[in-house]
Amino acid sequence: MRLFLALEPPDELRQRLGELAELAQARCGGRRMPDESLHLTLAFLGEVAEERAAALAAWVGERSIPAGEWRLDAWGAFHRPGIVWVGGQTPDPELVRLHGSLWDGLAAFGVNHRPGHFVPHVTLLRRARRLETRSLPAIDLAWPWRRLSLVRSFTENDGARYQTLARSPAA
Ligand code: 2AM
Repeated sequence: MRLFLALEPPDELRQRLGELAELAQARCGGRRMPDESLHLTLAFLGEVAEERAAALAAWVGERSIPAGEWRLDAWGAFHRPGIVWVGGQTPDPELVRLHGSLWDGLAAFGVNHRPGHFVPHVTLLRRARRLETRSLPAIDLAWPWRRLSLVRSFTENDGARYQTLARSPAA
């Protein structure tokens, strides 16, 4: 099964991000991520065997992470898949630290494909036709985070669907 570790936004922020996705779609086209799918990926694990997934779920269920607050104050785009995202003007140091410590822990599960570069972002649109984000309104949102989620991704005809398999204890 395809898994990733993520932070899930608090409800109010999720709604606000959904409104931004709507607005971005009106300008840039593409497919808008449904509100319930909005997240920040900390580690994409790829295909994981079922027994290993159960061990990972237990690991996440017991692992507290330090609490933090991510400031979302920038729009961005990745060219190839036509992704329009929101994130920080610079990578948040606490998230970069968390990303590093998670990948250190994942080595024990044989997951070793740590990316060289981490750009914390929340994907709002996929396959956008226009990647011009300069005309989008300025944003300044706070994402208080304190729990990690292990999420399974299913591919369906109209895009990916996500299911949370485990959450860490609240910090
Ligand atoms: P994206 O939003 O930038 O596409 C589930 O697919 C999550 O894992 C998404 O947040 C996606 O990031 C990320 N993801 C999917 N495939 C990936 C890959 N090969 N490397 C890194 N992240 C990936």
